[in-house]
Amino acid sequence: MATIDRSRERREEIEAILERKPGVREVRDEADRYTVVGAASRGTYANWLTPVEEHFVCHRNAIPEIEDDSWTVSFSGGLDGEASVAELTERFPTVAVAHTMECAGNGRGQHDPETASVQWGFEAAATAVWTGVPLSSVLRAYAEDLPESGWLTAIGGDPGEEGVFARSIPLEKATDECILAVGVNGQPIPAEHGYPVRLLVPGWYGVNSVKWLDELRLADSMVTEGALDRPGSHARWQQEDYRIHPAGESPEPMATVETFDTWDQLRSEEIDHPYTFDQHVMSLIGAPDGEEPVRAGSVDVCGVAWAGDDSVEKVEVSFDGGDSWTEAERFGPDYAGAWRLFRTSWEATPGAHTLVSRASDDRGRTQPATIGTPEEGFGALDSGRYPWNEGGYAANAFLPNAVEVEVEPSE
Ligand SMILES: Nc1nc2c(c(=O)[nH]1)N[C@H]1C(S)=C(S)[C@@H](COP(=O)(O)O)O[C@H]1N2
Ligand SMILES: [Mo]
Repeated sequence: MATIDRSRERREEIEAILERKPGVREVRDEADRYTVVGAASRGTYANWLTPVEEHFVCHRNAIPEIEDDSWTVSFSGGLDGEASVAELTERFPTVAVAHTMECAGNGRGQHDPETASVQWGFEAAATAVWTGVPLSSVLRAYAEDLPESGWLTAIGGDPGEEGVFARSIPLEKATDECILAVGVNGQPIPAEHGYPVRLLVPGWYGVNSVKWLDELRLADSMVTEGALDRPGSHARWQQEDYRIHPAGESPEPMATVETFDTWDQLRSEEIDHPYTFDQHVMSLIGAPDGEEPVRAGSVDVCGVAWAGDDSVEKVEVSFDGGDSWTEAERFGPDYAGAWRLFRTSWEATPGAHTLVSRASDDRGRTQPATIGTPEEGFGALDSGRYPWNEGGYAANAFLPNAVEVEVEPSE
């Protein structure tokens, strides 16, 4: 049976990735539907650049088999034509963007009660430098007349049992800093990350960065069922999955939204069930990692913080589980769409301590402490809690990411 085969195929895919990438480990997928591995250790978050070996992987269907360089991207809707990867890279300038990839399901495993699917803790986040061609140049070249606004739908070349993997982003974002990526951290994109070409949407949840890009389609609206000339479901990944909704509610498809900031959508009267676009403000401590005891005295605490399209305005660290806070210093590379490093010094005393970080963005929005209950719904926001939601999306509470550190007396 097809489903059993897919399960075995997925197992083999995960085993092969684990062998190639020593810095990742498998993550529990309740429904056995995704190929997923996450950063193997907290130490990933003590560095600005994530080696590909430590970069998480997340996709639903089988990796398409690519035997030669015959892969093309086709253009449709208000766009027209087709281009091989070589044509794209020859015709358009090479650019690089730094991007913090974060799965919209990062933190799902922190929902209580548990939601279905992949039980990520905090391991589905990584920052890499992606190289490719500016999407704005490509769109200008293949559009008859590029409009000011509208939606760009990207379709993956991964064969899906239930339909195509298609995601829509607003044209404003598409022509801003997005690229069609062919390389990552100085090497060709590995198969599991989208070889030979993927869309890269800086600062937005990972699901928007469609791997194994097959088609780009311009339209007035987001993808809805029946919008594409293809078999199976077209709109599942845009209109059903990857939308934030309370228990027992099913999202209604929408043609368009005016608000792209995911947090603003949560707060919006017009949008009942937000789309996972721009990332919420988030932070993680990378060192100390809690795996080995540290010596009493002055200890360097280091981590990363990000805020999607917004910038990180403040990072605070607590050494007592969130009772008191000290402001950390931000340092290192500062690129839109990528995380910042932070550090502070801790006078560690013998015993067990709970370290946790919390970041705020430039609009004054701070990570909530905890995730609410299913009964609270979006009302949890009013008491400073992240709303428990059925898909377990976009959780950015800080307490679940705390690290327990054992401090030994100094000699
Ligand atoms: N074609 C295609 N693109 C995809 C997916 C997929 O299943 N198919 N998964 C998305 C999701 S949910 C995430 S989080 C990111 C992960 O990118 P990575 O595996 O390179 O880390 O890819 C996105 N792009
Ligand atoms: Mo994801």
